[in-house]
Amino acid sequence: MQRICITIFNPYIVRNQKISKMDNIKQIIKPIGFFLLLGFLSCKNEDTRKDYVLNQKQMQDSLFPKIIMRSDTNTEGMVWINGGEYLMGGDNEQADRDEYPKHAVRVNGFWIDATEVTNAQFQKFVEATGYVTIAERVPTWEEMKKLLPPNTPKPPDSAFVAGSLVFQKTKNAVNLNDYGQWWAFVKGANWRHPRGEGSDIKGKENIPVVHISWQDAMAYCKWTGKRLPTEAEWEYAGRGGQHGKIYPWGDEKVDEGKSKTNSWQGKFPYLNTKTDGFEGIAPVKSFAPNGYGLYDMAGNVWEWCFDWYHTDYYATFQNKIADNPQGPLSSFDPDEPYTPKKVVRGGSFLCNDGYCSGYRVARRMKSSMDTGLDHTGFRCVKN
Ligand SMILES: [Ca+2]
Repeated sequence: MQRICITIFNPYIVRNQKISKMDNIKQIIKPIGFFLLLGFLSCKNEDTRKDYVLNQKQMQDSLFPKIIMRSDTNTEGMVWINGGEYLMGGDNEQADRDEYPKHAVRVNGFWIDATEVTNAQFQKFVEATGYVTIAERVPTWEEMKKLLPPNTPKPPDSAFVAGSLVFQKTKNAVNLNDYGQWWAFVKGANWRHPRGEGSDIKGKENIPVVHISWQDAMAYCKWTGKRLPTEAEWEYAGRGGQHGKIYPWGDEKVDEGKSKTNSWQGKFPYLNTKTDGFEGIAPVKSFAPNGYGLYDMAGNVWEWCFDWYHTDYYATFQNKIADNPQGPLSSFDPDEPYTPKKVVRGGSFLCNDGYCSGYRVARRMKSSMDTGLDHTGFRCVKN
């Protein structure tokens, strides 16, 4: 079942400063109407949680029965990562509570894409399968009312709009708790039109595809005979063979020395000095790879992982080695307890040290599986 709960992505919750969830939602999804938001809040995806017991291949077949794996799938553009053990979790004072306890993890060997999936690659998938991303779909009332309390009246037709959330630089400094000030729901925004109607991806073939939901990423993975990385695989790959380092490149601070990633320099979200050369998304391979030959494991765009997000997941591994962990059985985010979320990793072109420090290799972030934004993409892995 496809879901239409375009729930809130909050990449920048500032620790110890809570804000009203309803206030956020009202600001971000203005065009949809307040009573539809009740549906977003009650969208618990219970049937999807049951799907968890299936392996990822079975889940792909269940979600996308009409997508046939391409016949020429291979490991071109991928890097083999030998299995091994490492310590997963926070490495410095910026680490959030959900990055602890730091714990031992063993992962099996796997192939991983050297780069984030590009517009050109995603276009081939769409041309071959006719797949339509969630951001391109107009929600229907039949779908919507399954998520609403009984007898909720049908909203006006104008409330049913296809679109996605787009970053808008603010004019001045703003309250960093209020991310509704720099995220706007834009009609017509999707992977083909990243900034909405009038924008396109011509000349941007080598840029990571964005406005991709977790479900869209899973569909692409099925077509390529691949899968999404687990969170443990992602962090293991991101560390590039180093132990206990803060970033994929080591411990040098993000804005010291040579540019190492596409992030935000200056004052977020109103002043971007672009000393790394990019205000928005950069083409893949614009910065040096990590020790495993993987590009943009920090910055550029957030990357979906397979796992549910649970704030206390790491605590379940205290004093034992996590053996190829596949994520928790259910999701829990205390910031939005009614919204099941999947893990995203790696940070984006919007990250800086004054805010989310998403380029730290242990940084965990989360998003509703239906949400696409103009800084969220993915890469695939393969056994
Ligand atoms: Ca930048």
